[in-house]
Amino acid sequence: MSPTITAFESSPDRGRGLARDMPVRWAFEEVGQPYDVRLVSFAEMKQAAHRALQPFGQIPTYEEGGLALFESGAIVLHIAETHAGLLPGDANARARAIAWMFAAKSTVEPPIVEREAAILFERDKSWYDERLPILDDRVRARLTDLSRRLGDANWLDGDFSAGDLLMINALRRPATSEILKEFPNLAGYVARGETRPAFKRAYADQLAVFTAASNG
Ligand SMILES: N[C@@H](CCC(=O)N[C@@H](CS)C(=O)NCC(=O)O)C(=O)O
Repeated sequence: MSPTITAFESSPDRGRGLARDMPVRWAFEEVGQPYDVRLVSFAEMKQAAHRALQPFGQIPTYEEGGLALFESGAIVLHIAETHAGLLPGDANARARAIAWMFAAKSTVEPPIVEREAAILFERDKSWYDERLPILDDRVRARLTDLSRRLGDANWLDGDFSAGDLLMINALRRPATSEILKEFPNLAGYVARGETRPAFKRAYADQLAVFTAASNG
């Protein structure tokens, strides 16, 4: 039986692949694992049945057999550990790829999400104009270090891995797009990820959900 994930019934990103079902879809596509999607409304996400799967009332979730998981990073790690293609075979290289997964989720993504939240929700605050450059610089600091490490390599550590998948996913957030232009090697890195056939299939599938919801 295929695993089932949850995704927004109607995504606020209008099908741009920014919701966190996207990295999970992408990981499934990279390893060739078919999956089912259960669409949930905002109201359903906050109900007890969904919170039993996702304590914070969010998407995505993952269910397969007796296993229920939440947190996109944990789900991608599970997919990568149970299928070939997203983590290297060599034990040390595998540990390093997992370190990049954590770096994406806990070092790079947080300042990007914080800046995004300020742009979306704090524009009307008296301190917004003063705070935004501070948030810009926090993102810039992370991207400076990441850019230096990536150099002219295609991927962060050898072959494409789940670490790249989560890192590219973090860098794709629109709050980064202006700052990303200052780092051509990172912009190229994101573009390389987006041209992978697995990314394109995942993107098309989440866009189809938005398109169907808009036409319905
Ligand atoms: N750390 C979580 C974040 C999940 C998350 O933020 N989900 C968003 C969609 S991208 C959501 O469900 N937002 C609705 C809400 O929080 O009410 C993960 O990576 O899975």
